[in-house]
Amino acid sequence: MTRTILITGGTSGFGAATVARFLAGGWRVVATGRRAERLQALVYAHGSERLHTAAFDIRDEAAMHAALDALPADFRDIDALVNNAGLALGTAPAQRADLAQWRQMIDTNVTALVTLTHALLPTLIERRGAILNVSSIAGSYPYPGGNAYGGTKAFVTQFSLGLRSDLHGTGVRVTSIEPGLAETEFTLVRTSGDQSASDTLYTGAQPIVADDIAETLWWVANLPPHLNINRLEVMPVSQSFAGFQIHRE
Ligand code: NDP
Ligand code: 8X3
Repeated sequence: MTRTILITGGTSGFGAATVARFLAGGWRVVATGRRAERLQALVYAHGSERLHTAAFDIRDEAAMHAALDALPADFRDIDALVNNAGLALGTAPAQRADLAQWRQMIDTNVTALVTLTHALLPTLIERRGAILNVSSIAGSYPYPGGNAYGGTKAFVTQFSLGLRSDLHGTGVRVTSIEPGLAETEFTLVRTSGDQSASDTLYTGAQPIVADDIAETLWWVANLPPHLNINRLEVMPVSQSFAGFQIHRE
């Protein structure tokens, strides 16, 4: 039986690679994102037989529900949800941060994620499906300038664990995937398009690439149904832990 996965943020980075991975593996895929031209490019690349795309801003609850209501019959029975759409905005310390950016991160990474999860829970329970939430190491390890972004990802991780607890006995699997340094459009978005900042961060670091996370999500989703990966922290070998900071007068 062909299984169906809904992947948010399918227009770039982890999401686009995950769309390709699950299509290659024979699944039906629903890919979402704001950039309709990127979604159209996915259809050109992969065809539309097992790929349905829906362009909407995930913060727009009415648009989200309209997209779910408009799913073609073949794509309605969702077996897995990858809550991947998300972003960091800014690297300034809290005292200089832009409140609008904080709100956009919360609206996208937290509010939209719980809204979509809530909408799909009945289907996922009925199908004994899986929820794969893309969190981050930023949810566990604070760093200067991580403030609200790290807070949103701490929520994603804890929400995942709470879901797992609530869904006990339903057969629904829930995983919090927590990647570290990964080269995607993430830093370009965070810095409002500063390509040199992005290049500087990743050059020589052998960061995670999008296909690494796609392969990880593929592995998690295709484990035998009696196994649940609760949390999975993934870093490049080049990244590890740094110490606390001490301010002296
Ligand atoms: P990208 O910027 O390459 O991709 C982000 C995706 O999120 C895009 O497809 C974008 O689509 C989508 N998105 C953002 N805002 C919205 C919105 N309002 N409505 C709909 N879709 C939206 O970054 P990554 O692939 O790296 O990021 C994917 C996830 O991984 C994020 O949740 C990020 O926080 C997380 N992550 C990233 C890490 C990294 O270092 N790269 C490490 C750990 C976690 P569009 O712009 O078309 O709407
Ligand atoms: C992205 C990883 O460390 O840049 O979530 O915040 S980090």
